[in-house]
Amino acid sequence: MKALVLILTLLSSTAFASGTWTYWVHLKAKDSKTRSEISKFIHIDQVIDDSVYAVVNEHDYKELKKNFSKLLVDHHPYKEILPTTDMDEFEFPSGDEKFHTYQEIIDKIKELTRTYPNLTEELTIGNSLEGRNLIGIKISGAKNPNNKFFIPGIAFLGAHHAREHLSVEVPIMLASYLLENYNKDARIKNLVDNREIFIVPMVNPDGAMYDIKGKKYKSWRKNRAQNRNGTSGVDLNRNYSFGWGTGGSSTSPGSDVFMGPKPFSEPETLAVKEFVEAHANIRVLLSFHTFSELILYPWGGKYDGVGGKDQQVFEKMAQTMSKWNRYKPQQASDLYIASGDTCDWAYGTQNIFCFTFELSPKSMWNGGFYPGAKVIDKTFQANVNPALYLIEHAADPYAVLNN
Ligand code: 0X9
Ligand code: ZN
Repeated sequence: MKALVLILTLLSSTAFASGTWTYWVHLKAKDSKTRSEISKFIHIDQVIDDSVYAVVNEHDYKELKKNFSKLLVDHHPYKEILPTTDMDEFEFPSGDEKFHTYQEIIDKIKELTRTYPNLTEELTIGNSLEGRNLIGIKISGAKNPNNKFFIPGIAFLGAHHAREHLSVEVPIMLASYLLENYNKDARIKNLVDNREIFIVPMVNPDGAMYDIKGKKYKSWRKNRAQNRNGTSGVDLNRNYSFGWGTGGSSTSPGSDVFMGPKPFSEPETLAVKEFVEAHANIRVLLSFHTFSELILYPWGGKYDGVGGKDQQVFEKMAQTMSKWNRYKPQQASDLYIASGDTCDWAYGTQNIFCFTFELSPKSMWNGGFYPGAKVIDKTFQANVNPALYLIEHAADPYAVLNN
């Protein structure tokens, strides 16, 4: 009888356990060269001294075991990702409802444009692969009827990566903050009146909504492209053209750092490219990501610095901003090489002073990609001054060298 129960239990559990697994891994990586070797296969979530840590999908776990078995210190199954159905809703898991869904971002942008018609414009920079509008908001009080004057522009982008939900909250809160304080704070009025501020809080809505579908987080990173071998997703932060495919990204579609079949193969990255190219006044760009509390600047795809005066500008800006948010300023490739990211493209082809912020938390032991709604306000507060500083210096980034 006992044996029968056991067999039935096993049968039913295998019948229902049809999910895929993520794995927690810890590898020894003594320097940035080793980290860059690893980053060709997996996304490194966190770097501490001579170790790297990540939660990886099954494909990347197999690659790690094949290629880096000697460096694997510890690894174990982490979480089963159960399939979702068409009936599942796009809602955050309970406790995290304060985070905005795609629909709530649309509602918020519409509310802001309705409340502040003279200072705002709703933007649609393109469509995602699943057909969602890539929406944003332009904030400007500049009176420029004949387009006679060049108004300095700045762009804030969120959620290239699906699971980095906090990277949506900071830019959407920034939009509200600028508008709510326009008539209360002379500095903000002055900035808004003399800049064009473009905010696109959710560059990857398909991925972000897939990540919460059925009210269950899935540690999803990429967009939702259907790849030729049946896997899903391209890493949007490996899909930009500058230095595309030259390190720290994978040609394997199942990898979390899949670069895509060609540069700008994805409608989401193409939309950012076309939008930025169409707005030649954009001098500064900030792409929000999570996590680790870092301020990163180019190059990300090679170890060389950008050199010259621009190098000094990047360093000065990053150091100044780090005094407010206490994030660590560093060149992106110091972390690990990753080619095809937003900032290498923005700086390398458009001369835009582009930063990647890795927002809170600092480590995976404080929640990693899922730190909970309690961090939203603090993270925004920590980044208000850096954001205002960038808006201010979008007029002339080189001016930071004068003081
Ligand atoms: O790997 C990325 O795309 C970014 N980190 S994240 O954890 N948000 O995925 C960092 C990109 C910065 N570029 C380089 N490290 N080269
Ligand atoms: Zn990211």
